[in-house]
Amino acid sequence: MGKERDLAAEFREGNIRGLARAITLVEKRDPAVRHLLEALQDRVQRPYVVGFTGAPGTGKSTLVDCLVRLLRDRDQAVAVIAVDPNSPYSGGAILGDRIRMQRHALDSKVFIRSMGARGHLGGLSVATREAIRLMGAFGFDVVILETVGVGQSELEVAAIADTTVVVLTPGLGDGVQMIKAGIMEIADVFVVNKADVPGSQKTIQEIRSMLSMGPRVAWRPPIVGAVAARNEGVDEAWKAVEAHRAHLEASGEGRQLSEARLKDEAADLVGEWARSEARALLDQDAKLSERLLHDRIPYAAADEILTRQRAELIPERARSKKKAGRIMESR
Ligand SMILES: Nc1nc2c(ncn2[C@@H]2O[C@H](COP(=O)(O)OP(=O)(O)O)[C@@H](O)[C@H]2O)c(=O)[nH]1
Ligand SMILES: [Mg+2]
Repeated sequence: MGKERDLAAEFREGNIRGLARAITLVEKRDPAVRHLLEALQDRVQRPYVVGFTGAPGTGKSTLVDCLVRLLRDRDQAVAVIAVDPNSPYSGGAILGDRIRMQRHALDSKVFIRSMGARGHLGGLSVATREAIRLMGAFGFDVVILETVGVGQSELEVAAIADTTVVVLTPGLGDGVQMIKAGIMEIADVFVVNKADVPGSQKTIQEIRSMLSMGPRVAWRPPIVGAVAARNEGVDEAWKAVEAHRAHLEASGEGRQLSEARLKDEAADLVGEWARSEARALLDQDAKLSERLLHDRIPYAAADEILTRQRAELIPERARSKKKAGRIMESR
């Protein structure tokens, strides 16, 4: 128990090393995270979360670096998470990005971290959400998520972010790629980066016409041209993000989203717990598993497990409390 109390104190003192260590605990799925967050409950407030996604090489890191500078000029504390579902590594930025970000190394209001999935399905979302919560409790105003732009990471990041920025570059075939990846649906803002190379106007036109073919929606994603390498269009890109944030607030959509997210998280925790309990029961109870194998369909066994879990949880308040305490631990 001492560990999380010390960490909580470090958070209150603003010691950034405490945050770094807490995120390492998140990645290890250490149950101490739960106790830490409970100790910091009065400080928990969700930072504004902006996701950047797009194919590798489109200039996301370059753009994010510019935005970090812009936000620091406005005295906002900003944290960056590089989300890499393929990487088992964590605890530091990818080499190139680390060099790029070195200019912020002495700034205590900038925090950069990469997170890997560690081969855990859905694990990255859980870990990222917990890391964001810790960053908010520490006092960060804005959290930027950058995906490596492959696999499922786009969709995962879009589900976590308040505003999702899709970064594209001029070039043939982008349109086809976007439709395939379902990226049109997740974009709240489009940035067409590398506007210094030919064809950016055409790409902007393509996106515009694709958007006009889609259903009428309350928010039409702005399309911003940028040259991140020269720090051009960065202000406009951030303005578009802020416009989307204002839309979320004015429409009430933002509150709905954050409520839905919390409900999903609570349900996920219960689901994870129930699943591991069920699996353990099936392994322990020979009669139950025999019956399942005999049935060759899982429904009756599932019914029985649910009935047993309910019988265990509902009648005894005291026990159910103890059970609830195990939810995080059993993840
Ligand atoms: N011509 C041009 N190159 C850029 C621009 N922005 C970034 N780059 C370059 O594109 C490459 C990939 O950039 P990076 O930010 O690492 O892309 P990421 O993989 O999306 O994070 C680097 O060599 C950058 O210097 C731009 O606006 N114009
Ligand atoms: Mg990058």
